[in-house]
Amino acid sequence: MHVVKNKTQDQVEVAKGGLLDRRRFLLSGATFLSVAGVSQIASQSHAKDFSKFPDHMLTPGFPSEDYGVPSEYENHVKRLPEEVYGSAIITAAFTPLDQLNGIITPAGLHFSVHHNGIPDIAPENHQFMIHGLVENALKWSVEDLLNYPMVSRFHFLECSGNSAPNIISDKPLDWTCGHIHGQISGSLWTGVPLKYLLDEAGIKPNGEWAMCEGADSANHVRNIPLKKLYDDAIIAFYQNGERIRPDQGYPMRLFCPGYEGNMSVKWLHRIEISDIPSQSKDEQSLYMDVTSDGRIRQYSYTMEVKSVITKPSGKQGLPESGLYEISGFAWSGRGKVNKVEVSADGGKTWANAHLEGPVMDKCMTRFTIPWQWDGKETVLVSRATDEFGNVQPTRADWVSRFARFSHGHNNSINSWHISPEGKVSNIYV
Ligand SMILES: Nc1nc2c(c(=O)[nH]1)N[C@H]1C(S)=C(S)[C@@H](COP(=O)(O)O)O[C@H]1N2
Ligand SMILES: [Mo]
Repeated sequence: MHVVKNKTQDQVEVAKGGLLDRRRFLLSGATFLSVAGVSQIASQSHAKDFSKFPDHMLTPGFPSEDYGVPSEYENHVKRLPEEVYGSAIITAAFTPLDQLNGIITPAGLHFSVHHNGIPDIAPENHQFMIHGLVENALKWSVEDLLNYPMVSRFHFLECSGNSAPNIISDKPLDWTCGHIHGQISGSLWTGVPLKYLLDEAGIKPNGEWAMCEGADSANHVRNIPLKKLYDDAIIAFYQNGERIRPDQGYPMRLFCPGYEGNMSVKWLHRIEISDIPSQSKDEQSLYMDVTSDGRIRQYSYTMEVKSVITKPSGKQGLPESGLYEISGFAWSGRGKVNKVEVSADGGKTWANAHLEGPVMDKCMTRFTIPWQWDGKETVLVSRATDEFGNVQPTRADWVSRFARFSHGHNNSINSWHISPEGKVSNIYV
């Protein structure tokens, strides 16, 4: 493999530490190195003798399965067990972000949080009800609802506790990107806009809040302003084209774009309209943030602008100095990502990464930038800005705003340390 070890005239540095101008550079025909632990396939194909037909070209292959599964050679790509809370009650599985690419998460690798297990609900036994401050209390079967007009939208879903390890632990934990940040996933969600059903029930003039309840044994309840349900919330039935998985709320879930994951109530079966929010156990015990001046912040719904580099990232390795593509994704619960800056010198100098389109509202956006690593110790950092000018804060900034034990809504800047040996590990800058 031809390896560019020294900068050529096509490699125009756009920030210190070897960040390169992408457009000029892509014309130069240089070869990117692969991050170890990500691309085992590449090394195998180099060893192959192309003068002979391989066996799989000489005998017929297998027939298709009724429902396809990933290649057996990708068996190592799995959801990661929750390691943060150590609780038997709140169970979670994380998305292995560093093993994936693009902006869509396969359903089987979507992160999952369930406070008392995943219920087994046959659709014919499930009903959905809207009652309270309405003209007509209504009940629907799943089949009824499947016949309503639906919309499809690409959105991220992120748990408010995502990236909590980087707050809870004083010292950066040497974990993978998925273990630290894997409580976010992206899907195409398809379902019925809630406004159709709310209008059918007819909201009384003093109706302002919706108490949304799941049919699981956690009896998960969140209070959501009616305005959000009218704006862009849907009852999702499909995820990436197929019916949502039991983990994600089969047969139906609420989906509130851009809001903390817990508001997207899974196994949704009841909405009660009221004039004030009810103080449910979930509101009271879990979903409040404590600020550094000792005040309680309630109803902090929106997931703020954030980004993370997935390649290279924690526990991966750079086999030698040379050219790499840095890749990651950014998102904002307020709208679109406007800019992602990357630094290869620990945040001293920054360059704009390339945003891979389409850049969508409240959706993950992939970013990339070429990087010539000189083999010296350094720190890679990414910082996202959304369309409203909100910028990801530093960890120090973030920590100064919240009480020591408050760790929800961590959207602070993430960094990866590169050792001279090419080992990549989590670090705080
Ligand atoms: N009914 C119900 N809905 C729920 C939960 C739950 O335990 N029960 N967990 C919430 C939390 S905390 C999150 S982060 C999201 C996770 O959605 P996912 O499992 O589809 O990723 O679901 C939310 N909806
Ligand atoms: Mo969550």
